Amino acid sequence: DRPQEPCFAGKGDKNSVFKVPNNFLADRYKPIGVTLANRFGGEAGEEIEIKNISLPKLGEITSLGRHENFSLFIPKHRRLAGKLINIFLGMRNIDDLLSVCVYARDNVNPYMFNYCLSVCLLHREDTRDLDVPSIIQSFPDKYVDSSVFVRAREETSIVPEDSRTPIVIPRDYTASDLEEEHRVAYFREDLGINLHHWHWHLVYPFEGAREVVDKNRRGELFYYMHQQVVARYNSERLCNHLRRVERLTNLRDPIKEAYFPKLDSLVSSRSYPSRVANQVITNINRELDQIQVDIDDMERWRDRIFAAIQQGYVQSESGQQITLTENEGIDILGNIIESSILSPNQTFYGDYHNIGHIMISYIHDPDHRHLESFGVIGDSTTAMRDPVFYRWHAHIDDIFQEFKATIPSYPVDQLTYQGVTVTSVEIQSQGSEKNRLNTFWQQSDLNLSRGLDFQPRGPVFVRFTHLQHQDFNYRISVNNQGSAKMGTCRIFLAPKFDERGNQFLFRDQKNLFIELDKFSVNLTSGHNTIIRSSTQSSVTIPFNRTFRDWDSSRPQGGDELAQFNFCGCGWPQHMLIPKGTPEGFNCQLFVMISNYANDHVEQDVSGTCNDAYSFCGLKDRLYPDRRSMGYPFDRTPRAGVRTLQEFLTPNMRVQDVSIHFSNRTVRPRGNNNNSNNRNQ
Ligand code: CUO
Repeated sequence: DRPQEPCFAGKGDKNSVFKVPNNFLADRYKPIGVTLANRFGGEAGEEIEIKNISLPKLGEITSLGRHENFSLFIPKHRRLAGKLINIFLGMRNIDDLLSVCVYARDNVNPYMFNYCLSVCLLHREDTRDLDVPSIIQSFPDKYVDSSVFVRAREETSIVPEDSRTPIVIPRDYTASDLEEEHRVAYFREDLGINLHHWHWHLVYPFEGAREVVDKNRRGELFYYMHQQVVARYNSERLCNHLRRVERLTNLRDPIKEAYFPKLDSLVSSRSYPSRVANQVITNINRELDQIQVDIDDMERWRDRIFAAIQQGYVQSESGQQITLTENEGIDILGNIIESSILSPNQTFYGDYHNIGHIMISYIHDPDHRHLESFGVIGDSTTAMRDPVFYRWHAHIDDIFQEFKATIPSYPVDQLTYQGVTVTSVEIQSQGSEKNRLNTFWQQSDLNLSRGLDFQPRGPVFVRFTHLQHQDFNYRISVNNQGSAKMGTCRIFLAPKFDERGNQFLFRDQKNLFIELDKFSVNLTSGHNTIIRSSTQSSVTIPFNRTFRDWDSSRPQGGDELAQFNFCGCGWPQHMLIPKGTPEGFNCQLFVMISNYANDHVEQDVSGTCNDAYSFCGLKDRLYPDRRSMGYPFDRTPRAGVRTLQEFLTPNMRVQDVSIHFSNRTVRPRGNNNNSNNRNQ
């Protein structure tokens, strides 16, 4: 019952079948090729002829079995993936690419195939108008509770299409409230958040052909996107009366957080391993994965990275000193710490963050004696479900903050915008008093039939519950004493009080500010009012893009689809705002208008998707903000600044707001409410 959707089939509703040359088939199927052709050909709505080309040698690529799990964090796996991507990218035209894909689909590990093909489609000029299916459509088993598939099988084999009911995934299924950490499971296990993370790593791979990896400021974006994830997680924790996440600084300490993912791989028919409380990391030596690494190695890499930060430069492979400058240093460090092939010295600084994922993910079977695969944190597709992910990334972020603490603070003149004063800021939620945000639960339906191989086919919907907020507007008043000019409006939000109920000091609060939006504004001389909708956020993408839910607005191809593919990257709109509390969670909304002349990047962005550029950049363009990512909160405060108020210059303003959570569940949108027969 492994996912069998042909790689280029449209929506799965045409029953497309490939006519495949017999020599393309895996050895197991070669003797029965004709029988198979007769069997599947009879059901075909459309037959696609596959050109018989001379096939490339897959060689080592097939050494990862078809029923094993695949992770980019495992060096061997990423090396194999790099080879397959290069084969795909090297095909001269679409027909040849299709042939080699069909061949590879039947011969290589399906997860690796899906990843490599997705990278290829994103990066080849001539595949810009092909639809990259969301991984949740191909491999729903990486996202939803395994019990769903048993129920789906029952539903599809017994119930006629028009009488099927959505399979409801309960909000709480991985743990009970006995486990404190479970209070934020709705965030960790959110499908949209995990899809964003998968997509981000798809757009910013850390290994492979240099032209694929070497994207503008990718090391800095690795730092910033993950910094924001940790900041967001901390806000959620405070909303749920949990303390901020504790950094995993010592790999030798027991990990107190347990996690039982309840995911089963449909490809390997194995469960993702669980971790009980207080397990301890040990040295890894797994022959199968060709990975042998000691905690000592990790500690040496870490110490060298800290030493480089303190001395202000890193050492390249050839022994040169590369200065970690105020602006570009963070990008170099990002590539070193992650690490990516852009690291100037992987031999010396190692592969710190990636191997951290690996060591934690093999905690239950470090030498493979139990023949177990990695836990969820071992794969970017599933990593964000695990509480320890945030502990690891809080530690990684701390290293970046250590660097930021070594560079000069922003002096006042790098923060002000001459003549521009923000005079008021307000949040408007319809039907609510001002400066109030409202959150609640929402149910949504998703058709997962594409990733299932049960007969007979037809839609299988799952109904899941996620956090949602009421759309709102920002209303910002700005006084411009000079002539008409442009500015960049930057909007952030942070909790106002710490775990003890004391107001945050700026030093701590600055790392908790989550970006909500960033956009350019035209200021006329005199008074200006800016109205901006929460749905326009530069951080998020709408629900149907997150899930590639084509039902409402399927892009038609060409440029529109190319953008759409890239734009699968983006924080899910439904998670823009932290959950809040029933009594109202106190936050501070920060708005700044910065000097456009110092922010703006001169480039043609026409036809470029810019939905979620804050976390994802722009496809094939420069990152569209010249400032350091996280500006103005990325550096330590200038001397004398203790509080947020003291940090402010006239072009900034802070407004107290509160987030009110209502424990009600809104039924799914669309026509799937009672009839359950949402057809294509
Ligand atoms: Cu995204 Cu550690 O980088 O998961």
